[in-house]
Amino acid sequence: MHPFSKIEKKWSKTWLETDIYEPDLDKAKRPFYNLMMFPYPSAEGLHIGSVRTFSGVDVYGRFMRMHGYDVLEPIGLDGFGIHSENYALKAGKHPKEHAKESEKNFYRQLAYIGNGFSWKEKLETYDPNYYQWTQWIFTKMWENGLAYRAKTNVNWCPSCITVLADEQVINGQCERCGTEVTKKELEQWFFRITKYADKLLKNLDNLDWPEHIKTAQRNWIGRSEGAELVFDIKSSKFEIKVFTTRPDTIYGATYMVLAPEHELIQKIKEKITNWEEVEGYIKKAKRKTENERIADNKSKSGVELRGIKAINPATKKEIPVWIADYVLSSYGTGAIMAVPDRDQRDGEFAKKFKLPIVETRLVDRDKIVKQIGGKKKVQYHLRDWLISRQRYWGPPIPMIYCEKCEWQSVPEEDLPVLLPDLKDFRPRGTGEAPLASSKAFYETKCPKCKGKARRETDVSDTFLDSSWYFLRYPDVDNKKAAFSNQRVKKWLPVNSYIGGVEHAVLHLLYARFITMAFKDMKLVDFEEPFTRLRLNGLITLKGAKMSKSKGNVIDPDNYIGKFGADAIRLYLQFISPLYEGGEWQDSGLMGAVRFLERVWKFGEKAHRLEEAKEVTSWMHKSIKRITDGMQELKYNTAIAELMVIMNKFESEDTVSKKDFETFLMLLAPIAPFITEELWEKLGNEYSVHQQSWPKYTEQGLKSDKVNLILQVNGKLRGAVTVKRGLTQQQAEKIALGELKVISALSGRKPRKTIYVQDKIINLVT
Ligand code: ANZ
Ligand code: ZN
Repeated sequence: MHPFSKIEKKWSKTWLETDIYEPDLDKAKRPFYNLMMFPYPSAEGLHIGSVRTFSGVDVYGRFMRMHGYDVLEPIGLDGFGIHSENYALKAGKHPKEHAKESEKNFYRQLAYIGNGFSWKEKLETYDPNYYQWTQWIFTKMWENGLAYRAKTNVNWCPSCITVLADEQVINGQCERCGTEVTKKELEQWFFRITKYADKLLKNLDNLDWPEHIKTAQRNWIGRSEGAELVFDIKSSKFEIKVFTTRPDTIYGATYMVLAPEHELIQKIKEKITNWEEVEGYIKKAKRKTENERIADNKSKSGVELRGIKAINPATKKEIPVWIADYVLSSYGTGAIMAVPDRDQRDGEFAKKFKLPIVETRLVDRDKIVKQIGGKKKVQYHLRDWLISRQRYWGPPIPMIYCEKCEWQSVPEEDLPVLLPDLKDFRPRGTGEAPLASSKAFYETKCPKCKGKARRETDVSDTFLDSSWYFLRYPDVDNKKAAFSNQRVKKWLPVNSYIGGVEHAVLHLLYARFITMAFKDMKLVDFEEPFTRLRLNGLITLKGAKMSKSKGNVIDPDNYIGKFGADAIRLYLQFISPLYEGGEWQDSGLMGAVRFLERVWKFGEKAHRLEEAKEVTSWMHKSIKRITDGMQELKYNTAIAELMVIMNKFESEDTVSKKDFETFLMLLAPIAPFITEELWEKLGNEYSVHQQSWPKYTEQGLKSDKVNLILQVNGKLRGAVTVKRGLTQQQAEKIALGELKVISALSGRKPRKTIYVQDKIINLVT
């Protein structure tokens, strides 16, 4: 095998020393921000799937660099948050200690996969230099009315012992640990993402993103056009507001339903004659997990509020009021008018509880809304982002509570609010965060009146850390601001963003929201952070997603040590286009290894290469295929074409030096080490990665050579490569000079020639 480990060491060092992957952050002429989604380090180290994504992103970066772009390809770690803390808990380590170890290991692994990282811009979310600004962002959100506190029924993960945002509950389960999520009534911090619902939705149309990710975001935001209607409660000052998308069905509204948590229930308690039954139902509903609710919704449960009647504003009829948990407290007004004749859920409920069903006379939507004093309303399913966590490993929320002045944000000059080293960092399960046990931490002074005050002891959600990191990368050393205007103007929005589908409505929605909020605060001058997004596919082993617990993982350390980074890179990209997945096969890797060995052997014979000025004409087609493949992230087709070129080289007696150099340049993004070494061996100037990408010409694509088939009396006697467009006479002359034809004729003279230009010549005797 070629001495890959020596070569890797040599070039890794040289690349670092010569800064070839460090763009001039202030003066770059053609900035290109090439970003992969923020990785979080796990105790298990780098996953082979991540190696594929990272090196796949890097291939693109190198390709763009060779197109004359100043490529910024930063790397860092998203190591704050529940995820890392859970790892630490499992390993029985302090998160800080765990972070230190995994950071070291992660960077060590990332350094050997051959990526052209801009290492000088690296950052970690748990670094106070970074989270100082995460906290600063919180204070900006507060100052701009985008952060608030509210007591609601929130998602609670009994295993992580913390609240979760809606986006972090996937099919009723905790996004982090898979435990079934329950509800808990708590006062929490929220970010007003709903203020941007419309913009988050509209902007999607103009983004170069995969269509299914846009659809996922559209569905999550869930825009509904309808109306808010008011139903009076008979002989009381109270009323019930409902949100409906079908005001035209109001004549069929024969009863109403409130969510069990609806605040009105407590207010009209005195009028309810079956209070015990009602209270029992509410208690039960509150304890249910999301999934239990979904399951129960099929069978339907509910209780009537006896003693209460509402009045349908259109029919003026008295109708019963129920509570049932198929109505959600967090959507619309938390109450509905039920139209059992038109709405399926209402219909099932009415049948079960023998509620009246009437045939519905439809009326004009707009007119009826006006007539009964309602108003048009647009409703979104998107809810505000629950940002506080009752955990330890995160940025303390930079807020202070004073009895007199109420909530105050920590002044900028007092940031960061350092996360203290707590010995007992374990989640409490009481609704209070671990920091609440540290008097030294929470006792403080009010920034306004200087009186005694208490710090917030919750930390912020990990997704806040990762919602702005791309703004910090071009300016990691900035001590005065989160980022400077000038750097952001130069590098953002991100030109190419590649990452996993699991972030469809999490990170990608939060990052868009934060960017929009910044735009309104005049901190940036664009609304969308990622103009071009592509997703990476998933690599499986024996048909299954790799995971350590299942024991089906490919350990990059092991493989790279044995076969070299180039071979792993080449193989991983050969499996399928980057945006598709595929199955890891050792035999496939061996194919990649063999290919690189051939390249190496061929390069060693470089002294036999023939000097030439131009690239041989047949290569133009190959250059085009490889260029197109690279552009579309179909590196597999580019590699296939590189193999075709290699076959051709090996079958020729002489190969021009120019052609082989071109080949090396085309292979360089995928196999950066071996190409750099061979490039040097050929006597070329450092570095192959700073060369201009080979060009093809339209002329070159129309190859001027064709394969002419030779026949004598209709029998195949060989083929020759000839210039395109020969006349019959020219072709005859060439054919008659070919040995195989001469011997087939054995002295006879052709009587007739059948000639199809550029294809076939048949000499008939
Ligand atoms: C009467 C009606 C008649 C409705 C009909 C639908 C069909 P989307 O499209 O998701 O916005 N609804 C309103 N708030 C609700 C809540 N908190 N929990 C459960 N259901 C709720 O759905 C809007 C419709 O869902 C509303 O329109 C309401 O039922 C119901 F033929 O009102 B409709
Ligand atoms: Zn005060």
